[in-house]
Amino acid sequence: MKKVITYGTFDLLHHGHVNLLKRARDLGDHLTVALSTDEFNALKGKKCFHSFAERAHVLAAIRYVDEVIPEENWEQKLSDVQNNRIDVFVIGDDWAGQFDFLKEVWYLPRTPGISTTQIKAGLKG
Ligand code: C2G
Repeated sequence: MKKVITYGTFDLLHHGHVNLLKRARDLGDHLTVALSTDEFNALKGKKCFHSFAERAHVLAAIRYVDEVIPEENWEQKLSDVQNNRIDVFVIGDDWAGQFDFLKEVWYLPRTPGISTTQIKAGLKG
């Protein structure tokens, strides 16, 4: 079984996220999503609208997602790949070059015209 992993915050889930998750899942037979915890987001200076539990609940309902694990720090990727016997690491190309130390890394083009930041701005009017 070819296992894929991807990382993210996935707040206010939108079609750009779903496009990424579908393409990631299509690269193997199983997709694990490492979802940033509220504590890690605070470290990143990121304020989520939805809590980790709410974001994990939504992700687990997505047909392309097989497993959700917590992302608690920047350093866990190598051990995640080893501990979960991951074959492919996937993330959007806004991260291009950042994770080349991992085997088989795919940086996928982001979906243009959509982001959680844009959604928040749009709702503010
Ligand atoms: N994404 C995308 N197209 C968009 C928006 C996001 O393809 N229009 C992708 C991002 O490139 C990322 C994933 O969707 O691969 C999740 O996006 P975010 O939740 O913004 O993730 P990020 O904050 O980049 O967290 O350790 C890595 C971090 O956890 C990544």
